[in-house]
Order: sequence, then structure tokens, then C-alpha cells
Amino acid sequence: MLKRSTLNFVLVLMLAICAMAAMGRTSGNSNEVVIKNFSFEPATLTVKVGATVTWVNNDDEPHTATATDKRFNSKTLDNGDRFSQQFNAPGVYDYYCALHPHMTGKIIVK
Ligand SMILES: [Cu+2]
Repeated sequence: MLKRSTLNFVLVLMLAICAMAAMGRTSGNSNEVVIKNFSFEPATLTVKVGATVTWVNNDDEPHTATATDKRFNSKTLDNGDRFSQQFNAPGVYDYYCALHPHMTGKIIVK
């Protein structure tokens, strides 16, 4: 038989591990651009050199993340599809949706 105090300790430990896991997930997703309602959110995202940015399409319509100078191109993203691109050089990367060119966004790499 386990003592009640031992059980309480295990319970607190498990809660602490869950909380840390949840925080880790949040910080790990900071370089994410969500596509919804025909816009990129955030429209301007600033990341560090070497960071990987992930776009995820939450619209029912297909979209793309296409660099204005064609340095990257996601191809068509359907609902739930993701696209990741690593940025290894500082600069400003303008992009748009090839299917809806009025949709624009910007990645700033510092
Ligand atoms: Cu689009």
C-alpha cells in the first residue's frame, strides 16, 4: 500500500510535468503563420536567422505562401496542410498567395 503523502507527491509531480510540456509546445509554435479568412496571421512575422517558419491553412479554401521573388513556394495548401521554410539569411521576405494575390505577408529575418 502506498501512503497518501506519496500519492500526493506523485500527483503534484505529474501536474508539473504536464505544465512544462504545455509551455514547451507554446514556445515551439511561435514561428507559425496561420492562414484564415483570406489573410496571413500575423501578416508580419519577425524571426531569428536560421528559424523555420511554418504556415498552416485553416481556411476551407486552398492557399499558397509564395515568395514575391520566388525564393520559396508552398504549392497549394488545402485545409489543414502545413508548409515549412527555413530562413538562413537576414532580410525581408515578402510573400503572397498565388491563388489570391491580394493576400500578402512578410517574414523579417534578423
Ligand atoms: Cu489564397
